[in-house]
Amino acid sequence: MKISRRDFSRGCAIATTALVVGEALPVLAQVEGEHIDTSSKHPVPSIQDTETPAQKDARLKWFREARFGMFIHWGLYAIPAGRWNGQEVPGIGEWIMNRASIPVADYKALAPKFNPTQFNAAEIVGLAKEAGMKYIVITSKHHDGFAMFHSRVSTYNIYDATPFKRDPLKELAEACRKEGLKLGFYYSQAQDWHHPGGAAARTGHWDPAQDGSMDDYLDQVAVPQVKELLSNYGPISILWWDTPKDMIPSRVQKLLPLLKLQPDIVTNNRLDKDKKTGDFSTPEQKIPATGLPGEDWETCMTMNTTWGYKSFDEKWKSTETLLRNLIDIASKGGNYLLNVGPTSEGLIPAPSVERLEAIGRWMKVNGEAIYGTTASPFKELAWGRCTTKAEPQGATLYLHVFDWPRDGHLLLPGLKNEVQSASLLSGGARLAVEARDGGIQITTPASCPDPISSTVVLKVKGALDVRN
Ligand code: H79
Repeated sequence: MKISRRDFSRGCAIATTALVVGEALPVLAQVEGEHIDTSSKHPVPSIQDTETPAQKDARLKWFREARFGMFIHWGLYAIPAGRWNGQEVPGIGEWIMNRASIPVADYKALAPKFNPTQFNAAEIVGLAKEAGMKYIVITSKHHDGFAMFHSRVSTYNIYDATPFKRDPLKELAEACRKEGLKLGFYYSQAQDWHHPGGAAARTGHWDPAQDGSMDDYLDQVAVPQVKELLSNYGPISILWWDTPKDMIPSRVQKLLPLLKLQPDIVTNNRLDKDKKTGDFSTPEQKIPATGLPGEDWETCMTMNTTWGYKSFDEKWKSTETLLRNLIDIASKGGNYLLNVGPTSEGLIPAPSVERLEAIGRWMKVNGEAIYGTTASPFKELAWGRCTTKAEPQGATLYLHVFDWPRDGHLLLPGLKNEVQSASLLSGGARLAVEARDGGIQITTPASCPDPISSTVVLKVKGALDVRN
């Protein structure tokens, strides 16, 4: 496989100063005496319970506007890359330890072989930025239990257990801060197939070395590691929990209060087994047909069929599919967290790089129609999708035309507003508009500006009035 080897300077990679938050957490004590909403849906007070709706809106503002982020699945599983003992192991790459029932000691033997010297945080952040992504979420510890940061809690981490001797999360935090991207950490809080007591979903433990008390594991590994992640890397924008197996309220209570270390943090709904905590829902590998009205949400998705790198997975989605997914998601009010799986050398596979660069070229022209937009007021549009922005005196509708009209007419069914103007986003050519068939008809030029999706900007007066 071809791998990207773009040349970036690697100067001053680890110049970051750690933001260290005091040792003792003022957690529950601090909450006592504060006003606590008794209608709280959470087992223990969290940021989400103690803030006003206006404060929540302010905290989520960037997330709602961002629309597009990069997921990075990177860990020891990049070394086997889908193969164990010469056999192709089915399923997602980061699950190989589970799927092949690899004993803890055998999997652990990967660590001394992990030396991803090609890893370049500036290059990865640069690629994400070029693609138009506004944030990055990286696996700080996946189900395999291996920490991709310099943890003082367990030596089973990339700094202490490998010849690499670097902390990629620190380097990413620095690069993100430089480029103005938000950084979030994925942390597998419940499943941990390495540390005794960690959960193993679906199969249960397959090696006696995994047996132990889940509460001890949470107290001795997950809680202190999350403290490290929220204390040592500067501002962290997202905590992305996963697979809350056996995460009953008493266990949620151990982790939820730690979020106070980062009062502005946004979290997903995968901390507790009932998905009662957190700010946003997480459709995985799918886009909800009509969005999730009334909720903040983010679809996470792979570019091929695996999260963690697999050398033989060539089932890449096309740039057209990926871009139309992003537009579809924006038209339903959600975010798109699109995954890359770096190799054991630390490089993002070339097919991913190519697609991200192509998406970036489209975003440079059309990004205005994605960032900071809200969902479509139309039930269905035969030719594509719509995103909107409310303006003081009216609204802007961005019409994302997947199928450019052959008859030169684009119909917006049921739109009752008075139209101010219609134009192509690329180049700005004005288009004629007339009321027709209970809606608005726009006259479009014969040539299609972009075969994947062309944007028509429609400005209307007053609050949006669509009857469909
Ligand atoms: O981190 C990625 C996945 O590893 C994680 N969530 C995303 C973001 C995830 N964990 N579990 N799942 C997703 C769903 C469960 C999938 C499974 Fe299977 C089906 C586990 C066992 C059967 C896939 C297929 C993995 C092994 C076989």
